[in-house]
Amino acid sequence: MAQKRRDFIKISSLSAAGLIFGAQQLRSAIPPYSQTELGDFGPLSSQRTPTYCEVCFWKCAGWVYKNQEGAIQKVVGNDNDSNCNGRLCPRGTGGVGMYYDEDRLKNPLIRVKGKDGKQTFREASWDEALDVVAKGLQKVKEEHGAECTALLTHGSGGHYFGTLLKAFGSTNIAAPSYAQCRGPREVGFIATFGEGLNSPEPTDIRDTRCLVLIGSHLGENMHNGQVQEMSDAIDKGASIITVDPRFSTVASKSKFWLPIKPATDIALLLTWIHEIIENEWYDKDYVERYTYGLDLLKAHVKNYTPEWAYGITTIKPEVIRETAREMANAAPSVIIHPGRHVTWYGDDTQRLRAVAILNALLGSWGRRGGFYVPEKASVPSYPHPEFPKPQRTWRDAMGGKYKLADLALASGVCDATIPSPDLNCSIKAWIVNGTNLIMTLPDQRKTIEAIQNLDFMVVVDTMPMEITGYADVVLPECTYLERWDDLRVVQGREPNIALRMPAAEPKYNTKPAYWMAKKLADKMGLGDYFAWNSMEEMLDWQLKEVGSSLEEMKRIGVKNLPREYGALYFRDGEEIEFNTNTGKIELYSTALAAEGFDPMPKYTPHMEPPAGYYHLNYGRAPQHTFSRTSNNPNLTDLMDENTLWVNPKVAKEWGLKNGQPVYLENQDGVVSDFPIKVRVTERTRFDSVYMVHGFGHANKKLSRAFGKGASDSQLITRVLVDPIMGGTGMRGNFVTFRFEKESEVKS
Ligand SMILES: Nc1nc2c(c(=O)[nH]1)N[C@H]1C(S)=C(S)[C@@H](COP(=O)(O)OP(=O)(O)OC[C@H]3O[C@@H](n4cnc5c(=O)[nH]c(N)nc54)[C@H](O)[C@@H]3O)O[C@H]1N2
Ligand SMILES: Nc1nc2c(c(=O)[nH]1)N[C@H]1C(S)=C(S)[C@@H](COP(=O)(O)OP(=O)(O)OC[C@H]3O[C@@H](n4cnc5c(=O)[nH]c(N)nc54)[C@H](O)[C@@H]3O)O[C@H]1N2
Ligand code: SF4
Ligand SMILES: [Mo]
Repeated sequence: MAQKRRDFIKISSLSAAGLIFGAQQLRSAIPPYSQTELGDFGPLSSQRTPTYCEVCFWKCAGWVYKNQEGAIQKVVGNDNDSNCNGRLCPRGTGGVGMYYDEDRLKNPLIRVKGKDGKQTFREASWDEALDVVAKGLQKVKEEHGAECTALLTHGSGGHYFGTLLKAFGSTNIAAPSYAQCRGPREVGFIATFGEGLNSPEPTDIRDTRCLVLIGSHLGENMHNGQVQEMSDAIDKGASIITVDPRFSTVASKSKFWLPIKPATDIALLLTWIHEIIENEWYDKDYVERYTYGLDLLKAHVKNYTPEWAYGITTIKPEVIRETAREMANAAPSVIIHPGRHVTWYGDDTQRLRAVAILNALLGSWGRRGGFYVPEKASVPSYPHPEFPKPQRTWRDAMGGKYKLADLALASGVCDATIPSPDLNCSIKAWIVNGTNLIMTLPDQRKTIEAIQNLDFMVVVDTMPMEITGYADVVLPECTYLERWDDLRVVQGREPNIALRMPAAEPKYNTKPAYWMAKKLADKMGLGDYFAWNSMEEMLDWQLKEVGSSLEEMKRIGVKNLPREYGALYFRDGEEIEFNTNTGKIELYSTALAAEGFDPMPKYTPHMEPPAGYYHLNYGRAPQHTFSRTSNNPNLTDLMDENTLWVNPKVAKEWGLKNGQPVYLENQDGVVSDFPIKVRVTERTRFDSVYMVHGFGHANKKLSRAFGKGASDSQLITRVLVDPIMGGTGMRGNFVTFRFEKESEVKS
């Protein structure tokens, strides 16, 4: 197999001309995020345009305000939106910085070989760049079949490229929000209740009496509606139980903080199940009516006493008993929160099964203060011809593994791109839209190996992120503030829709994803799949199908529709058929048993750090979203690098001082590109260090983010794959401190 070398191309040398209007000048035009009064900006135009936020995937709906000269000034939350209730989080408010970021991608770029043989990017017209993309994809189709192409996507534009790829003949469409994020909880909950959670999670936090957070760090994890509901619930006297080796923000608001030894949560969960069954604290009527397998479960957890769990988790037996009691007292208005980024140690589906079982025993599923029954509007797609049926799908590339995965795996697509004798065709072309795979997928070496094996890769992004440096063609998308987009159609207590429309013309030579996909479709003879003439026409058609119109949505931004499929909660004694093999909530999973997996979760010990090494723990900061905001001028003003949380005991042992920069080396000898400053704090256990994900960018073109802090992604080289659904457990990595680095920093 001939290897096609892709040199990482620094976009830095290119658009220097664009920098003439220096950073400072632009920055001074940007409002600081903390100004909440409209008056702070001077006179604003009375016109406002609706949008929904693209800074994270909570997708809060908001209004964009401009000044009287027509410059975008600020985004505020839409009062009628249940995702945000009129208030955006700091990141959403700072989203304006994405628009003003002078480091943005500005022109289409094509990889070319210079006279000296060195690869470089050349600016191109849209027509030329899209021609190269259409030809690149067609060539792969002719040589290998359309099934050897894939779309990796995260964010709103993915829908258009998804349509394009399906029309082209491939269904290999994957987002990192599954196998790197919430996949295991979807599979664990489907195995138990016959349905997954999706987004926003139907957690009825506003009415809960007890919220149990297992590593779910709400508050740092800034998912807006949830954080608001949690703080309301605390005001109303709800108790919070936080299980986290780190004293998280929410741990400080909790009635109980259980600083668990990392990787032992299943032991705690099994013991809580044991306590609830042995003490008969479960909801007898609910369990009898709705569940399958109580006796089997009771026998299974018989020996999982608090004393047993103490030895494993370091949580004292009386605390385990007391917290079990606390949950039972609140039931059914109790939520054992499923979390969101749950790909930790490879047995994640089973951990989430234990979470689901605990909720089932306490009768919280379908109950007020537990989990409500969500509804989502059904908005039809604009009419198009049927998609061709591909002969192979991403599943065929998995070698019969991960049958219970209900969505494609981004990591699976990456694996299937590396040729192997088991594959009759490895994937040969990627469309990458709105995902910085280099920072996003664990084991960067493997991601890069996969990319080197591609015949063709096009990257659609707004910023010169690491992934763009590996592309054959880079297509610069305009930001969410400059474009029409698909309607936001998400589940909630009520079905609802939200509109995004441009507040300004796209800056530079950037275009929206829908425009690129439609143009490509035309070039590839697939124009019938994009039969609308304009987004206005398409959206108006869709909106009229659900009893609204573009004119109405421009005025209101968000529309709540009536529920169609019944009540928000189960009614007393209601007969319910769950979508499982037995029609019941399965405490014993027949689906897992049928695939040869443990039908009830088991505790398996995980590796411990060798002497001198520490668990590499990572999480979120309220001011940032992954790697996508680390160059945002507004948000770097709030936080411009990550720090390494180190327990004082460890700091003393290594002689580390607050603020001291250190490099990190992991168990596989990988050393961080950049040093990270130490923050000595009791808030992390002595066996772990902690950092916020998304920093340590190696692309110099990111003028504010380059070299700031360290990248957890780089140090995550051991991946603990979940055998049930292919989730990539990322918490099995250990690091030690290095005080200098031999090699020069590469970029
Ligand atoms: N090491 C490590 N890896 C992780 C995680 C972690 O905590 N640590 N978290 C995991 C989780 S939970 C998730 S959900 C994934 C998230 O993974 P990603 O979504 O890949 O995360 P980002 O790094 O923010 O990459 C988003 C990319 O989209 C671009 N972008 C932003 N706005 C737009 C737009 O409007 N249009 C286009 N076309 N592009 C845009 C950004 O510039 C950026 O390159 O990462 C997973 N991977
Ligand atoms: N501000 C902000 N908010 C975000 C995002 C963002 O980028 N920025 N991203 C969003 C996305 S896509 C996701 S998926 C979510 C992710 O957010 P969550 O699902 O809430 O969090 P996780 O990343 O799973 O967990 C992080 C927490 O787990 C703890 N932890 C580490 N190891 C263990 C362990 O062994 N046991 C236990 N019990 N806890 C442990 C860490 O100390 C940390 O507090 O956040 C969302 N919200
Ligand atoms: S939670 Fe914050 S960043 Fe996410 S969509 Fe809402 S306002 Fe935007
Ligand atoms: Mo995520």
